[in-house]
Amino acid sequence: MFRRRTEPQTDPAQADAADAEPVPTTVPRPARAATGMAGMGLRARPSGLGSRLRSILGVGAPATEATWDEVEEALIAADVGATTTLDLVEAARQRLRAGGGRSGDDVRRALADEVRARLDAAGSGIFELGPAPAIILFVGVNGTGKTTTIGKLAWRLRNEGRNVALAAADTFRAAAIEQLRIWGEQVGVPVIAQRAGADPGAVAFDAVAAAESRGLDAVLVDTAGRLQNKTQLMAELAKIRTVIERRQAGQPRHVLLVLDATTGQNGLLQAEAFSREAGVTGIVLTKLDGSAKGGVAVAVADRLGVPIVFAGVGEEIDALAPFDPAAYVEWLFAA
Ligand SMILES: Nc1nc2c(ncn2[C@@H]2O[C@H](COP(=O)(O)OP(=O)(O)O)[C@@H](O)[C@H]2O)c(=O)[nH]1
Ligand SMILES: [Mg+2]
Repeated sequence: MFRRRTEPQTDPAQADAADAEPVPTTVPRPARAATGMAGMGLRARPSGLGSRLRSILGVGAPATEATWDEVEEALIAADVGATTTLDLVEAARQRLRAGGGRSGDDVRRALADEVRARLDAAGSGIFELGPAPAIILFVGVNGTGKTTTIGKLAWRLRNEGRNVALAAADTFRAAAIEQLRIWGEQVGVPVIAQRAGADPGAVAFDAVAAAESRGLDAVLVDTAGRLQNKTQLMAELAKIRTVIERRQAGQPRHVLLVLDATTGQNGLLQAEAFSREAGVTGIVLTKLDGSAKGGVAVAVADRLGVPIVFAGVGEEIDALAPFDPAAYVEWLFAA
């Protein structure tokens, strides 16, 4: 079975090359019909923020200075981050001063509206593949769910009738290539790969060439998240990017950062580093089915203006949904 990694990571690109994970030999099969984010497990587990706000604010009583302080603490505890929290609370207070009411319910509604506005401003929930071919580069630290997300997205795209291939540019370990091959087999799509230790840029080159020669709609390119240090990781990603750009102008069309929602605020640090150095166009927030408090989505969209485009809600092949800002806000604030 796949091993779940939930321990917080202290460095956005920390190395642990010695760790050899077992190669999963099967892909978890669909557990349920794909019913969008709300139907895919989010409802089963409250985020925790909503009930905390309800106990702080009550329903009808007006918010005082002391309650606003507690609201801030609750948002920070939900991984929204200090800067975004202060900004949200200030904006919500302004909304209420401008006639939005004073009750606990009014406060919750104002906060939810402000969160929604930030997600929407970043363009969250919108992912357009664009004209064929779309080269999609997946980046992120080790264990966040890159390879799994590639498998799930390939499955989605294939079900939409798209012609898809995967590319194993995580050549760091043989097991990583094998894991992608297994996903390719389960989904029924080709996997472009070379041997372990091969130049990831060469695999990326092959990926673009295959996209052209086979007339593919999309190639999903896996990359390593576990290199000796951050500088080396970023340099490798930059090189992969350059190879793709030189081979075909306007590619990679998407650079998706895969973030494990359970790592909380460390996710924001990762997003900052990868956005700066790898030109991230969208975020896939994984493991929302786990113990994630979920607020990191708000922090990333607000601080970096990068849209959240997909949500991972389980290990199964169908446990990936387009990020749905309305369903997410409802879940985050549900008491
Ligand atoms: N519960 C849960 N587990 C996930 C999700 N996405 C990935 N995983 C698990 O996280 C672990 C690491 O995933 P993997 O794709 O190998 O990560 P990578 O190192 O970034 O390629 C595996 O055990 C996956 O099954 C998700 O949305 N929910
Ligand atoms: Mg991987």
